[in-house]
Amino acid sequence: MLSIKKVENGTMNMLNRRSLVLGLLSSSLIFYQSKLTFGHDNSSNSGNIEQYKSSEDVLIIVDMQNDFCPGGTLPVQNGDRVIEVINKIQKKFQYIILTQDWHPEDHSSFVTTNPKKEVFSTKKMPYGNQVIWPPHCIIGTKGAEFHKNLITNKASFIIRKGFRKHIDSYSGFFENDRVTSTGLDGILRSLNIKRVFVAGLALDFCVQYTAIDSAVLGYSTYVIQDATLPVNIGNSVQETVNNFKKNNVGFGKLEEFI
Ligand code: VGL
Ligand code: ZN
Repeated sequence: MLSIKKVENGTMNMLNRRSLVLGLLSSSLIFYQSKLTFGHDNSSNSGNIEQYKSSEDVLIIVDMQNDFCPGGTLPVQNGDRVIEVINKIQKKFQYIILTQDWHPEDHSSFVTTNPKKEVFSTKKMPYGNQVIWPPHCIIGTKGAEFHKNLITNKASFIIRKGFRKHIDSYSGFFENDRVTSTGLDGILRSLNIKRVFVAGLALDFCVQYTAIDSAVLGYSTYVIQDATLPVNIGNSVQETVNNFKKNNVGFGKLEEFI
């Protein structure tokens, strides 16, 4: 603690003045250093060069769950292949947050709840058009679990979404009615996060919505291109790339951004 002692005439003597200046200098240095955590990462292609992890960055790993991987009920082609990249990238972040799609078995978006509808068609909901999905990521099932190869023990938070029967949720920030909050923005603000990096599945749905909400909320936002893959319905991938451009979301390899 910096203490300012008063001398009789109300001004500081030279010694106190000097220690105040030194104190201020060192406290701002400590503040600066607290944003950077240093450590070795021998697996990176930069060899033994020290890596830094900024406390203003977060990695959001979207829906890296069994049902979105080969063998699941709503599989992304080769979806499990991004896990190796994601695990490697995690070493560069101090803050990691996972999102988890988490639906009741009678969720309003499921084809089983809408037997007259085709999978991947749409229906009108009070909040707009909603895609009809095969049942997936049902609360408490194997399909809702994170893929076994994903490193999950580095994450500080898990954001669950889509657990209200009548609202689907693609974004990790707001559900599809665009007003129901998951709480994620509050967490990032409390942590003083400035830059958001997004990886996971699926590029054209949950990754896209998460990244665009993040950018609109004011975070500098980047989607890590080799750490995500799409479901690919119609021209959903081209639309996603266009929307990234429109909303100033970076789309490329992590090395291009840090
Ligand atoms: C997702 C469709 C339905 C996703 C989740 O994680 O991209 N897509 N629920
Ligand atoms: Zn879902």
